[in-house]
Amino acid sequence: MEWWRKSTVYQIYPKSFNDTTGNGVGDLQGIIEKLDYIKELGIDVIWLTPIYTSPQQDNGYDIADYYTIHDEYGTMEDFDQLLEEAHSRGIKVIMDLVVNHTSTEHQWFQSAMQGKDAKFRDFYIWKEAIEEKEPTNWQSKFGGSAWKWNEATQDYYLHLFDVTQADLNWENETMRQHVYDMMHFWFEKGIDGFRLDVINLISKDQRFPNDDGSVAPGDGRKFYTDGPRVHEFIHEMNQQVLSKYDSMTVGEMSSTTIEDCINYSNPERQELSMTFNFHHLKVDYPNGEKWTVAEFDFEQLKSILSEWQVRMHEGGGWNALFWCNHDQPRIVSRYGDDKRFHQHSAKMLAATIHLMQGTPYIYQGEEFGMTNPYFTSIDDYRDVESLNMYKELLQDGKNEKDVLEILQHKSRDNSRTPVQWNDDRHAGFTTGTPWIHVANNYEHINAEKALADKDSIFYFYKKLISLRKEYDVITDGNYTHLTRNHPTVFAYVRENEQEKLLVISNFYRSKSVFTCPASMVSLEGEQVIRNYDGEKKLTVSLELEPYETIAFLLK
Ligand code: TEU
Repeated sequence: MEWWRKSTVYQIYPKSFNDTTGNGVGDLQGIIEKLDYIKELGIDVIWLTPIYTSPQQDNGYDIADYYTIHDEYGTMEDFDQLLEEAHSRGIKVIMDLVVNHTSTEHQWFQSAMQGKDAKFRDFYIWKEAIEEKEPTNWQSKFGGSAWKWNEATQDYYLHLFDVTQADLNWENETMRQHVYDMMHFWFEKGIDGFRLDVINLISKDQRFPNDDGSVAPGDGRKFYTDGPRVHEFIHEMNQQVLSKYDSMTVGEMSSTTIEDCINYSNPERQELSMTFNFHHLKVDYPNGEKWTVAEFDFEQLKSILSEWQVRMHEGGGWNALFWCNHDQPRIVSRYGDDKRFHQHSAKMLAATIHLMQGTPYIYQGEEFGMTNPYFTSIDDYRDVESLNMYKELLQDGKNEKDVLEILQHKSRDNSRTPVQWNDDRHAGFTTGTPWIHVANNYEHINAEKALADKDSIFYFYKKLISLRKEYDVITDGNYTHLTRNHPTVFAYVRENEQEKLLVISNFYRSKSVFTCPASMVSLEGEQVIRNYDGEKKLTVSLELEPYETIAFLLK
């Protein structure tokens, strides 16, 4: 079995992780300093979000040079040291590969924008105006048109994200070879794999049609999501690069389908190791609308997670399991209760996702229950998407108070505040002024406190990570959902030839009852993890405390 099927990955957003220079921005030496902490948690792999040279319009997802380290983060020597120190502790390192687009400051784009005969012109996607307007009505994911006029060439370039993130033209074979060469460069250094940013958006429908607005006005997604040649390109990347190394790869799949994710991750297809999808994180977007405050739809959450578990298993695909990343609000503030049941709900959410089939990802600070910061002023925000949306929502006629409340729940900056290491000034993140404010609760919620308390969220995650190593059923068992239509409880059972694992979680702050099938009760389960003190016996009518989670091994 490939090593990554039993691994747990820890995601590091370097900018907010740990600053050793006092400039208010995290750095590579800061990561090295915390490797023992990461090791203590039981982590097998770290994923670094982009650390390459970048103007930082989108915190590094706008790359200007794939071969150098962004100077605020350190040098290539620091990176080599990080790699060596991680490996010496048995921790693997994966990098972020952002090849749907580059920064407009990348030398390819700087050349391409000069004229129609420029050397790298065809590395990007250029289209003439139609009736003096944009070539299609597609919207950028960060707001506004996805096309930007370029004076020198008298045409438009495509940018699905910020205007400074120009989409690469994957139809161009030379461009693809440049990407593969760059991947070899990092593998030759010794990295262990890549997380591939929005990799299912690289193949655009070459007809470039207008969107009829059936999903949302000018949506455009159907013309570039899981596009016509995407599997061919990824297979080519696999054959030319990935298959040459003992690597793991995780593709970030935007608005994707289960069928596509099976194809991306089934080993027979020789594409990627596993996929992230986001459907379970859109159950608090009523009618697909992210920019509104809403309760999450519990029934939908259970059915989405369950369907992905069952069908990926049947189709031989592999899921990346996660609640949090640098684009998502903190899960304990979202599907949990970050005030009255902070510890219990954080642990409940952890167990629910970690005992599923797939490779779990923990986002920095999640392991001790970091929350959204609840910023009260637009001046506190840094994220390009949040700042654009603030303007758009005000233009749409919303009042400022409501818009700020929406950002408190939906902004990507909710997960980008500095890691709360201790109760010192700025939570021990920096001796200078942090690039974004620390959340106010750092005196109560911090890593040092968690490490000192054997009952903390940190040790609960540690236990989950070790259970995955101990019980094969977590890795290879099939999955059956047991609580369709239960208003408050999510329970499922995992099963292989030797063992069964029953996982039961109360997602609400009231007590609940789970009715257990008699056939399971008679197996006299052994409790393997619980987020309340004491041993519980499995009974037909199992009473659950607020946000209780409990798992039983049945023989
Ligand atoms: O994100 C892709 C993506 O589509 C989102 O998760 C996005 O942040 C969300 O739709 C906005 O509402 C990836 C990176 O994770 C993100 O940080 C980058 O900004 C984006 O790609 C562009 O590289």
